[in-house]
Amino acid sequence: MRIAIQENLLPRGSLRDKFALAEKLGFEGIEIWGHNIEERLGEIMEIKQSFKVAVSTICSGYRGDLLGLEREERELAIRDIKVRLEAASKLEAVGVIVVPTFGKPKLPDPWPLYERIEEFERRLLIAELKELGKYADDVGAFILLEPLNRYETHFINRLEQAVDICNEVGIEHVKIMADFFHMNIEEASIPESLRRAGGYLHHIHLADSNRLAPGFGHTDFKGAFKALKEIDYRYFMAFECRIPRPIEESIRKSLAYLRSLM
Ligand code: LER
Ligand code: MN
Repeated sequence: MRIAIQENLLPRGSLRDKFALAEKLGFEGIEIWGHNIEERLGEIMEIKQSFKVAVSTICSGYRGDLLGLEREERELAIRDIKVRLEAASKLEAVGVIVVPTFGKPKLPDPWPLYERIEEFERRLLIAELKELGKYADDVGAFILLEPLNRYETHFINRLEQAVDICNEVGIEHVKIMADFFHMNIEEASIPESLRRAGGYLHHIHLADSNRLAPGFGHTDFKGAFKALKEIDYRYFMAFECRIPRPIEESIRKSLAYLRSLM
């Protein structure tokens, strides 16, 4: 298990400064935001060469919506995700975080074809992931489906729902990730849901129950890490949380706390 941090959580400065600080604080990876990746790719590749810290993942940042109302929005999401998959491959990152849709459904009531909108959305997403997954296989970077809590999306709130989609898509480079903040709201048992996700789990977002840095809330990371050990989890866990000031001191405290539980 390697620990990473999202680039925006490191105090202001150039990307090179952020890599240097991440390395100094003891992180093994940086999660890059996917916005404007086309323009930033050259710079990130160059900076990355000077450090041991790796690029763990690319966090979304694509335009469009895989479950958007208009065909153009769905096509745009597919095109943009492909660009980010290629960038992830060049950066030797695990893959690209994909949230199928935020908020409420955008598509119309599919009755009488389907009773519930989620059934229609599921069919659509599986078809899209078959195309995206083929591309992901070709470039060798993973699509990481991220379940979010019910207040952020109506679609895919728990790990088992994301695993179910992967199973149906049946393509090697379509996998899932787990975010402790969302799991704290949606899963009956965090350790049990991690165990069940098993080999499908290829990335993690770290935040405590209140979305502060781990150790500043009441999530039971000990039980969760035991489950991760049992499934032999070997990918990154990236901080995606608010960090109380003073930032560097809180990061050190949180990292020490996490490492004491590993
Ligand atoms: C949003 O709450 C979240 O967890 C992000 O990782 C979405 O990409
Ligand atoms: Mn997340």
